[in-house]
Amino acid sequence: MEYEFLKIERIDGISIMKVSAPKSLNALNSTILREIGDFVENLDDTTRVLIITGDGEKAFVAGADIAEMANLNEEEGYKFGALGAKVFRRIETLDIPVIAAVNGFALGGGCELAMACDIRIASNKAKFGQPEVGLGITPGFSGTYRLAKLVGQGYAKEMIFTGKAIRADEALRIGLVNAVYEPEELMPKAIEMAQKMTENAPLAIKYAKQCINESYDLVVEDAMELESRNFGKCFATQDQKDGMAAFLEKRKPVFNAK
Ligand code: DAK
Repeated sequence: MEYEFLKIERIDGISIMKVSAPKSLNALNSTILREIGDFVENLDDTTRVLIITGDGEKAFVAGADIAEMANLNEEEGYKFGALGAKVFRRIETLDIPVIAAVNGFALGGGCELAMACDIRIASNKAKFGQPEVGLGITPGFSGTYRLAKLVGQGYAKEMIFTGKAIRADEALRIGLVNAVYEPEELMPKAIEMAQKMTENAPLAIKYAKQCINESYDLVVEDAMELESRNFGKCFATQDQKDGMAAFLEKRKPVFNAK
């Protein structure tokens, strides 16, 4: 499928998806949400890590498209929110790691898109915020859930109730991002991190991601059982056989399994 609002690049096993709507600072309209949904649903088997970023120097994604939302009624608002929530959940549950390289404004739906990714790194020009209450709405793409989960209820409530945008250094301090770089270093650092991940066993990463994602909502015994089951599943993979043989034989492993 040809995309109107996405630019896709490939570097070995890494796919880079750039949201590109320069007239609205990459704000998410329903076409962009559908395009992202289509892209992540149809990722090819050779993609081992996905990097999501924004096109241009100013914005990652400046939110959901306010012009499109302005005249929605309750039913349409629900459908728009549900579409975004479904697409973001698909990103969160992909079998592969997803890194958000946040290059500028990540506001509203943009902050929520970054939070649906496994890891966020940012340029020192990035700004994060959930300004929705200033528009008379709540965060709608699962921001209330994921922000509180990532930074705790206190900071989440402060950001959502005040609507204020925070700078990258503050986002780093509260744990919303893992690292902050000069703008020109951001993509090389994202690719470097992705490359490091592609050197490891893909099924083991998939099972570990599933444990981390799901254990948050489980009681401790169930979380441990899930981890034990996934740990066990690794022993049915060729990657485990070669990973351990390679260590014993003092050579590099060859990981092929998906
Ligand atoms: N939507 C549409 N257009 C946007 C936009 C957005 N979110 N953000 C920026 N633009 C457009 C501007 O209108 C402007 O267009 P022109 O005037 O040139 O035609 C162009 O991008 C450049 O923006 P500015 O001229 O404003 O640029 P500045 O550098 O002065 O300011 C800014 C940059 C990012 C601080 C400012 O543009 C801004 O405050 N933008 C809005 C940020 C915002 O409020 N984002 C959150 C959107 S609300 C739900 C579903 C989803 C959501 C909620 C509920 N359900 C259905 C339950 C999610 C909501 C949101 O994300």
